[in-house]
Amino acid sequence: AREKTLKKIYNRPNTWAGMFPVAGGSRQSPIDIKENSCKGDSGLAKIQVSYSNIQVSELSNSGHSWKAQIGSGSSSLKGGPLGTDEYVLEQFHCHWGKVNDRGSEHTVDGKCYAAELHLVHWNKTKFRSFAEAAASDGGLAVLGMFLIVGKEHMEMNKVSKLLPFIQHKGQAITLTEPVNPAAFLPKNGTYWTYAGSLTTPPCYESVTWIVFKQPIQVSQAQLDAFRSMKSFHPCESCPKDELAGELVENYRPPCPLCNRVVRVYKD
Ligand code: 1SD
Ligand code: ZN
Repeated sequence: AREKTLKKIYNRPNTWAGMFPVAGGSRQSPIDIKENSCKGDSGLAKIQVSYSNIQVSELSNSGHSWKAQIGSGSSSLKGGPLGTDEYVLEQFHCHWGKVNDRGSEHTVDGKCYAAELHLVHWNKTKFRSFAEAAASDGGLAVLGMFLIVGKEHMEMNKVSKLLPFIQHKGQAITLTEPVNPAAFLPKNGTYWTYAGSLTTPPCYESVTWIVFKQPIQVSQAQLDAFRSMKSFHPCESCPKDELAGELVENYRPPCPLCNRVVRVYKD
């Protein structure tokens, strides 16, 4: 019954606050980034990332997205708004629309992108586990990249070519080749940063968001592979909801900015 309730509410962000009061809080994500209201900050610096020998232990279909769980390798994210604390990569996943004119969670002056990739990191300097960090202020840092349709992304292929094997919710597969998450960062390092939250329940207000301005390209076929996924278990019958069990439109619309300032670092 809980599973059924959760499933229903996942698709309806405006009902989340009923079960997760913080979802109605004042530092929720995503937001609409208003370019003219962003504050330049000379204290901000370029983001420093380094990833080596990253192995994805499991690529899974959560029913809400695909998720690449990091199994081994070493990663380090610091600098910019994060200071000297070191954050490590836990997983990456994506949000997308049914069509190319929507799908991103963050928007820029109201403009939506086709998809948004999230590299989720946790603060290893201050916390002992991802779970502890996810529930704590200063615990997480997520790098957000906007996706537009253009040329095929070779690194993304390592994920998209396996999606036919995890069409249904609950399915998972091992990725045998290493991935280089640095290949998902745009060439230009300009980013926006602000204090926000997880964009899905439990919507903890623990995330320092770092959203890159320059979009990265994936091919139409790669995006179509995302959209071919299903939101229901293989043994369930196809739901008769408005999306008919297609795993699409898995983005939360922008939340109020409230009393927050978005800072910008210009590369
Ligand atoms: O939507 C994801 C969610 O699936 C989960 O991965 C969570 C981390 O535990 O992060 C959110 S998000 O805020 O990175 N979209
Ligand atoms: Zn996300």
